[in-house]
Amino acid sequence: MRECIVIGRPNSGKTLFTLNFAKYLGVKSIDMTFRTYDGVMTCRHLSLEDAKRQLCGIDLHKTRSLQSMVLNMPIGKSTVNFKLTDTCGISEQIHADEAIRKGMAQTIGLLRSADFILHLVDLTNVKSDSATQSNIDYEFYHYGVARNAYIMLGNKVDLGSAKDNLPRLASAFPKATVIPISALYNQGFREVKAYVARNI
Ligand SMILES: Nc1nc2c(ncn2[C@@H]2O[C@H](COP(=O)(O)OP(=O)(O)OP(=O)(O)O)[C@@H](O)[C@H]2O)c(=O)[nH]1
Ligand SMILES: [Mg+2]
Repeated sequence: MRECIVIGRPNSGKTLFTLNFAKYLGVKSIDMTFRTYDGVMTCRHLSLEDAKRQLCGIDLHKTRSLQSMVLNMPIGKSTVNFKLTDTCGISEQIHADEAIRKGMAQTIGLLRSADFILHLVDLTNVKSDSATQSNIDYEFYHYGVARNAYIMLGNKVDLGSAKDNLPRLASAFPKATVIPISALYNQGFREVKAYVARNI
């Protein structure tokens, strides 16, 4: 089964996107598989509302391990199953918490084997050094473009300051396909779905 991975900085909206995109594809409740760095797997069945309440949040590094769902995508006359995996956010600093460092390493490990990469960027937080090599978003971009199975999602477009940052994002990452989305309000999901369908 092909796997799509959702990556980005902490708090960029990865978990909310994953859950609302699953809902957009017709999921009524969530069967989530959690995979920790040391190989422990657990499964939980959650309503979408409970999943959002428990798994999303404003605190940095709410997600600390891989969280996967198997979803269906109608393609032509058939339906294709694929795995959508939310990850521990990555930042430039070496984090003081060992669990978070291991979570980040787990994200990077999966990145190499994932079939399609969805890179979320918080549009309210586009920095002037976005295109420099010291920026983790640049690292993701560079890797993703080289893999040729990658899109960048400019998230939180519903927020005031976000729209003004879209041109900045597109010019900082000129080789990326950038789709403005709102993980909160499902904006841009039709386009994301089309890209996912082409890559699973
Ligand atoms: N307004 C708005 N808020 C959003 C959007 N996407 C996410 N958020 C909010 O941003 C915060 C972080 O969202 P999460 O989905 O938990 O972010 P994450 O990238 O999974 O964060 P970590 O797990 O900590 O790495 C939450 O308070 C969300 O409600 C969006 O499109 N619009
Ligand atoms: Mg998260």
